Amino acid sequence: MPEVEGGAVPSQSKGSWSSFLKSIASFNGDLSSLTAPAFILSTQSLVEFSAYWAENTSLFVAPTQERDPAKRALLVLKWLLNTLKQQYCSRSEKLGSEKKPLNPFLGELFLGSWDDEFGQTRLVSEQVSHHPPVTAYCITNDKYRIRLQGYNGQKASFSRTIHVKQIGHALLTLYPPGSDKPETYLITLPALHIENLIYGAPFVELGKFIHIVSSSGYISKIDFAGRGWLSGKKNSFTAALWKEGEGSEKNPIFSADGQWSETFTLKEGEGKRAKEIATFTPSDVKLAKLNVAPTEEQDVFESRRAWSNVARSIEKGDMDATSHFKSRIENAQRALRKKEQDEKREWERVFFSQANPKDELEVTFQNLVKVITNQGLSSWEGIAPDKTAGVWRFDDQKADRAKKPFHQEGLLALGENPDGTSAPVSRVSTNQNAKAG
Ligand code: HC3
Repeated sequence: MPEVEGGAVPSQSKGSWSSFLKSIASFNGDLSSLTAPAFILSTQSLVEFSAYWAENTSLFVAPTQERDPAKRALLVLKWLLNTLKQQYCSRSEKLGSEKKPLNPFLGELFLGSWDDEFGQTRLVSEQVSHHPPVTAYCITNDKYRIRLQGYNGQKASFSRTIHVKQIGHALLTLYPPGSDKPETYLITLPALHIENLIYGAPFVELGKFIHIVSSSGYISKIDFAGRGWLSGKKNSFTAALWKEGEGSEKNPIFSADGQWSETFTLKEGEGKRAKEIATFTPSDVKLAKLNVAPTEEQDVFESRRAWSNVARSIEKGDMDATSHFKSRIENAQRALRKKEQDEKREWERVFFSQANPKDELEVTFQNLVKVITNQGLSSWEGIAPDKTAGVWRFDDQKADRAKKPFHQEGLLALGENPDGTSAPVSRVSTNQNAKAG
C-alpha cells in the first residue's frame, strides 16, 4: 500500500492514516478489529444502519396497494433501488467520507419509528451476535400489512482496497390488496468495496449483483457496474424483472438502468424496443424522520445511550477518553461472556430467535432459496448459519413480552455504575442480581 496521497487527511493525521492503510493490507477480514485514526471515526453504531431500508416510507408501503403481481414486483424493485443511496452514499455525502462505524456490542438495540401519513412504521434493530458480528432488524407497518426483516454480517478482504461481502438476506412480506395470503420476497445483499481510501476520503461502491425473488414467481436481478467502461459513471447499474419459466434476464417484462445514487429509468421491455415508464431521482423522494426516544429516556442497551460517552469524546477529538469509554464497554462485555460461559448459558436476545424450519415463512424461504440457486448461484452465501451464528428471525412472541429494562445486567453490561463512574470488572462478572440503571 503506497503512502498517503494528500487529499482529505488532516496534516497531523497523515502518519496515523498511513499506519492505518498498512494495517488494512494485512488484516484478517474482521472489520471490527481495525483501529482507525480519530478523524475517520463515526459516532454512529452499525445497528443504526438498519434504518436505511425504510426511510422512504411512501415507496416501502406502495407495493401493498398494487393488484397486478408483475407491477407489484416492479414496485418492490423501485423501493429497493431507492434505498441504495441512503444505505451506501448518505454518510459520505453528509460527512465528506465513509467513516468507521462503532462496532455494536452483543444485545445493542436501536429502536425507533417513522410516524407519517402512512401510519406508523416501527424499526427494531438488535446485535444478535458479536463473534461474528451480526445485526438483525425488523421493520413493520401494520396499517399497510408489510414487514421487512433480515440480518447481515460482513466478511472483508484486501486486494488493492477493502472488499466486503455481506452475509445474510432480507425477507419482505406483504399482503396483496384484498388477499389474506402473504407474498414473500427474498432479497440478497450486494458486495461492496471502498474507493478513494488512499486519499483519506473513502466512499462505497457496489459490485456484482443482487436478486429479489418473489413467492409470486417474479425475479429481479440488479447488476452493479460501478464506474464501468460502459457509462464511465459511478454507481451505475442495470436491472431486469421477469417471470420464472416465462421470461428471462435477456427477455424481461421490465428493466431499469442508470445510476442508483443519481437518476435511473424504469422501462417496459428491454434494449432498443424498451418503453420508458418513469425516471427517478432518489434525492427527490421524501424521507420520513425516524423518531428515536431521547437519549436520557433510552434503555441502557439502546445504542445512542450506550455509546453516548464514546460519541461525545469522538466529537471533542479526545482520543484518550474515546479509548477509555470504548474499553470500558468492551471489558464489561468480555466479563459478561465469561460469566455466561461459566454458567453454561447463552445471552438472551430480546427480539430475535433462530428460524424454526417448520414455520410457514421458512418453508416459503427455502423455496425461494431454490430459485436463487437455480439462477446459477449454487454457493449463495446469503444463508450460511456458521458465518452468522444461525438464521435469525423476528420473534413476535418475544417482542410482545419485551419491555424496559431489557436485560437485568443493566449498566454493569457497559461497565458503568449508576453515577457514571466505572464499575470494577469483578462486579460485572460476579453480580447475580444486577438491577438495570
Ligand atoms: C463496510 C462498512 C460496514 C458495513 C456497512 C453495511 C454493509 C452495513 C449494513 C447496511 O445495511 C449497509 C452497509 C453500508 C455500508 C457498510 C460500511 C462501509 C464502510 C464500513 C467499514 C467497516 C469501514 C471501513 C473503514 C473506513 C475508514 C475505510 O471507512
